Amino acid sequence: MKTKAAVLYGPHTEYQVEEIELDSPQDGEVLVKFAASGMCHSDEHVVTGDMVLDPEILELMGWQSFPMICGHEGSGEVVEVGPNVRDLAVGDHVVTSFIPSCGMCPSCVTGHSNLCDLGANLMSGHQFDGTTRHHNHNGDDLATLLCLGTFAEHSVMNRASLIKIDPDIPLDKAALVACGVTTGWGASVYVAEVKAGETVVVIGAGGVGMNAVQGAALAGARYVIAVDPVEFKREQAQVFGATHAVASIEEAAALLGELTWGRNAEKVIMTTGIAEGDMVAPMMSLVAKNGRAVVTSVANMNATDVQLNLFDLAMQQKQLVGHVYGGANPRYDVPRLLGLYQSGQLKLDELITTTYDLTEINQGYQDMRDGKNIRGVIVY
Ligand code: CXF
Ligand code: ZN
Repeated sequence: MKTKAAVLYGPHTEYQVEEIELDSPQDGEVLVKFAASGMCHSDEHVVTGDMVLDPEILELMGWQSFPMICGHEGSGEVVEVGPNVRDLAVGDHVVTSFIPSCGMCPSCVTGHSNLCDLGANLMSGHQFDGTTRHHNHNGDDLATLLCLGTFAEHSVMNRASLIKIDPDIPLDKAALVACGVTTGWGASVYVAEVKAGETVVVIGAGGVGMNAVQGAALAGARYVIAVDPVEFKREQAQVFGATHAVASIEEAAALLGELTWGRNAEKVIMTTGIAEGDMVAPMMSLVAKNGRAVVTSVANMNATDVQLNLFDLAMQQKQLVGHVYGGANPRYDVPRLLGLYQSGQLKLDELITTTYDLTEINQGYQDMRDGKNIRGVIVY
């Protein structure tokens, strides 16, 4: 079939919105008609080249980065199922899971399906059988980011990358739970393990950070301090439960001195658009004795330098932990978070700053770079 997609032909280029050819779903695969796709900052890491594999590795593995259809925060409706898909049917409402889950590997069976072994395939840009279903007008194969490709009206992906949801939930809101909401909320609730009465600092109040703020507030934190240089984001953070919002880590340090009598924050969560090694020492300086710092942001894949005072880390018994997908089990947590939305305890509507048509995708990402959006969403 023919469909429309935003194709990225290389890093540091604009998306080209064009008609593509999409093959039928094969064994274990599903054809989805997308209703919406969030514009997450992680897609931008492909554009900047921060999340692109080295060409030598790509060649060695027989993988492909470009041309690529990005997008990993999608929601939609099942249009066709391939052979051996028995638990999804035409008409089901689904959201994408940017890490598939097989349900059988050691990670899945121990309750860490965000670390499923199928993740090993994700940078291939291909279906799990090593081939592609997407092709451009020249007949070239198109890779899909994280084996999803939600910046398209339709896509084919493995059943393991889809989560069935309640059809009553508006699909534009549901899309956000595919990545940003689950990642941010899980960063607070599962990874930081925020407890009632704690002080939490969230560095970076974008589409992920805002959900770390609402997760911390829902978990009962006494103070939730959002840090962001953009005034609009600081204002919005208070809508999601921040008790304070400041423009810099220095201001957060001064505020913590007053609020906690110098004890600092039990939990500090980094949710900036990109993680850089020189942010770690300032982040750790906000952490209380026996406290925990959580790295949520995605860094350049090849960056290895970090500044960290190891004496302070050990002597003040601080923890520095990373995670992916909020440490959540997407197949369990996505419906759970949507349930919290239905009962009015989780804000999703307020996360969407602007909606775009697929043809406006480049404008949408420019708005993100300009700090105008908490989340921009493509509505198909
Ligand atoms: C990212 C994690 C790295 C791969 C892309 C998705 N998480 C959230 O955007
Ligand atoms: Zn994302």
